[in-house]
Amino acid sequence: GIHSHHHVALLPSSGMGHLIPFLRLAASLVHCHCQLTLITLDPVVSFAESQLISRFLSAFPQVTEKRFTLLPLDPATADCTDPFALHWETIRRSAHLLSPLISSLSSPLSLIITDIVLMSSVIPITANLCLPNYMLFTSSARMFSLLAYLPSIAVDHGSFQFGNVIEIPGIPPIPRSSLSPLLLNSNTLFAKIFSDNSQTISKVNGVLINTFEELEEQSLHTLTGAKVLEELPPVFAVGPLLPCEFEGQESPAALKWLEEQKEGSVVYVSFGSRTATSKEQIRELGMGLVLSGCKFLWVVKTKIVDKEEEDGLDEILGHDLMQRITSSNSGLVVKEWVNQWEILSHKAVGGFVSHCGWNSVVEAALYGVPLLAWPQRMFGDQRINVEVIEAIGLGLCVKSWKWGEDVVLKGEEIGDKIKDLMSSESLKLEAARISQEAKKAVGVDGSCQDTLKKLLQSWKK
Ligand code: BUP
Repeated sequence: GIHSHHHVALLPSSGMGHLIPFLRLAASLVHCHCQLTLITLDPVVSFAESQLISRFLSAFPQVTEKRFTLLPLDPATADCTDPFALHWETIRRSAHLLSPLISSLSSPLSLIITDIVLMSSVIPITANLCLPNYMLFTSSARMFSLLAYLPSIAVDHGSFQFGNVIEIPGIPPIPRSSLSPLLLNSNTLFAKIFSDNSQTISKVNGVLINTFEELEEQSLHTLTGAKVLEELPPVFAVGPLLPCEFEGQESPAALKWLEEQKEGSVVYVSFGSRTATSKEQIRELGMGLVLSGCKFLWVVKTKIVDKEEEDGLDEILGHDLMQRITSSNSGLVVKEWVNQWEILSHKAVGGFVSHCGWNSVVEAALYGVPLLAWPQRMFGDQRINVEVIEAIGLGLCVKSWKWGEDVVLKGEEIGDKIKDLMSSESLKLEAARISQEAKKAVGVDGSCQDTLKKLLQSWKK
């Protein structure tokens, strides 16, 4: 095994999509015998986050928790309604409190690993403390390339000169239509956070990305060859970060149901931890699932934050749809948090209808489950992640499918695509091949161990 005696602090940002990869990384650093301090946010946005933190801390009693109490933010002073982005801004504005917090730790830190959305506010503080600052990037290497490239097309404060395609040397072009409208509009908080952070990338000591060679070969070659940005810090492909036992808030009902299904017969449907789906779209999707004739395991979500989800399934799906699902005995619908990696790793699951949040993509790659990509337009990275999926043949993508623009996609169309997904032999083979590569990467002498070793060696200097 790899041994290290560094004291590492981890500072994840808000949202499960940020917290989960940080805790997976934390677990592997514990296994390398690093001393760890987990800086936790007080308050957090969702129940899911506080529960996961508790489970992590009880699984790893050797990890110290340090609470970072945030200053209250008057939402009127931030131009944003998304509770997670608003929380990012809260952390950004509380960042000066990190200095006394870090100084109060009982043993000095060797380095800190922070989240991209906090980068520009944390860098000045760590620089002051002469503390090396690493970043764990929680999206794709392709998305990171875009971010690293932004400073070179910046025209003035927070605005960029985007053409119809963004041509980053060494990377297949990114069409403008893949970018979030929030990023294209320099007046949004989202664009501001993006712009601030992209400008500090050259100041971090290293960038860890949850990806691996076979998933993103071209982007990784470009990034490690420093062609995107002249002062690009070293990039470490630490993925796929492995799901851990401590995440196992069992989903006994779902697992029991999966046990009764035929191998590869079930399509799993989930759009991540912070996407609310309208009731109209839920009902069309439900019809689509029934029409596909496939068995399905479907996580429905009508609120962005879990604490606000009040309606029962009956109300959300409507009586008719509930009836059709029950009488055809075709699927299991849940609205609680499930243990997604456990589901994806189950042999009964043969397809995944996903919004293409990066963690979901990496998990699908790891367990060899082909995707039907249905990205949201508003979030900057999902469409770019879809391009990664398309390039390696891990899934089906329907260019015309939209989300979040008051368009409701019809059940017939959804059903047809689900049929295509579940019946494609070539997708199955390709997904199985990628999964093999992913498992090789995390195996003994695989690229993950190797990268981790290099990373820890770089800390010695
Ligand atoms: Br929902 C849900 N169980 O019920 P992404 C999600 N997850 O384990 P993000 C569960 O949360 P955006 C559930 O396995 C993945 O690790 C899932 O991360 C897990 O999307 C994580 O896929 C979700 O990156 O949304 O961050 O939720 O992309 O919009 O930021």
